Amino acid sequence: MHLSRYFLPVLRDTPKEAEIISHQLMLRAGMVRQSSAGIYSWLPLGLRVLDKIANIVRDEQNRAGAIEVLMPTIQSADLWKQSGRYEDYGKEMLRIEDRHEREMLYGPTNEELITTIFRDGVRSYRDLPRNLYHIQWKFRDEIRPRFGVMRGREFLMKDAYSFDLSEEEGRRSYHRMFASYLRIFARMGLQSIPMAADTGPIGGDLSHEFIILAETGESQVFCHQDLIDGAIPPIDLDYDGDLTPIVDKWTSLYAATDEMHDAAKFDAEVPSDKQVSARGIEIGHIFFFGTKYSEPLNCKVQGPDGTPVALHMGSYGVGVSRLVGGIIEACHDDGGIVWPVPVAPFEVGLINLKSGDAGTDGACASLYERLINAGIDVLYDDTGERAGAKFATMDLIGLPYQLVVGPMGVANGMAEVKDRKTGDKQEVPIDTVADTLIDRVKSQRILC
Ligand code: 5CA
Repeated sequence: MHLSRYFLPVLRDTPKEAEIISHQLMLRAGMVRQSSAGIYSWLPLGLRVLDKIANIVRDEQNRAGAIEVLMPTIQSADLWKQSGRYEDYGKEMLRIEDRHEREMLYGPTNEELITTIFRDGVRSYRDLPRNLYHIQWKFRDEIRPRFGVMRGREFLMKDAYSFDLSEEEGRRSYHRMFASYLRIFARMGLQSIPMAADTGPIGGDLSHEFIILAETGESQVFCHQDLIDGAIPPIDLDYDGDLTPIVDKWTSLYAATDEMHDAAKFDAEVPSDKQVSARGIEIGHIFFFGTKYSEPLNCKVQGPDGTPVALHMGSYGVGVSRLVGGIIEACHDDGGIVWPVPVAPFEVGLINLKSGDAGTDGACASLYERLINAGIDVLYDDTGERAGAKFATMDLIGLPYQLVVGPMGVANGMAEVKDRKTGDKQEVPIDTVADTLIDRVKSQRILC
């Protein structure tokens, strides 16, 4: 992409309405614009990150055996009346009436709808287990939308739903998602910690929130220090195998959110030099609630002995749009955002120090071609801005590598590569710099 043809409305000053760094940087880097309280438009740069995050979630959910579907944002109120949640959800639910005076709602989550879809599509226990997910916009009329996309009213969520014949098999499905979540977040460069959590309006008695530690997090959390660098399941994890050892290892050490915290237990189980009490951001939340929805919505299959069995279900959410803010909270410095390669909107920022100079333009054009042809995402700053402004914009938008080309370098056959994270600058021959960058970027696309 040539910057001269792109839409990147960066702001030099920090907008006053933004309280936390990720919100400030998302506005300054031209990633989002607020359209009304807690509702955002995603501009080109922000959308690229959102899509990359969604694709990592998709890739890892597919790997764990889940199957993608797409349900609508607008749902009928009738289903929610059957499950009993229409009243329970209260003012957080956006209720709509259509022209026939039918009660509709903008879905805050999809347990009811998926349960009826599954019920109507499956007859026998032989069709189990199954896990269906979608990545779709949700609406919750939060009393206090804040921190930009972190607590929005409209937000993008991945929600998966598992269906099993027995509680024991249902727990196996829960374990698959538990392991998959560790990989999803690690692939974005985040160290998440699963913590025992309250189930709120979703229900059930088994639940973990996946938390990343950050000063600006909304939750107070408590955990054992050793969880901060716990082992991530490998890419070739066998999701059909017994995943209990992975889950047991992660859950054997104390980790709880505020609502589930037991101070006496924390003190008894965790040595004082290993006690972590910090703020955290909830980037995912998984639930196992057995037959809470399958009973009232009559989601049953014929069991092996011919009698109908209500299915055991779990639901598994990832805050896809929240993650954009969460990753920035974890990955930034004074100059701006520092994207990990797998979620970077572009992987390389090519800076032409003297647009209009035939030699520099030619060198940049051929480097751009080679990188693009190798499948690298490149943003090429071919504008007439001065060098200082170009560097500041590239630092702000946080592309992992900057490739700087100027007339002097071209004359000497050299270009400069800057690593955004470390700040290291390296002179590399123009002839080999594309290959060097291709190798570096590709080696970091999958971090675990
Ligand atoms: N049905 C279940 C799981 S599929 C569910 O809705 N779970 S949830 O309420 O915990 O939401 C799942 C994830 O969505 C959360 O972990 C969080 O990362 C994200 N999320 C929830 N509310 C918001 C919000 N207001 N703004 C941005 N992200 C949110």
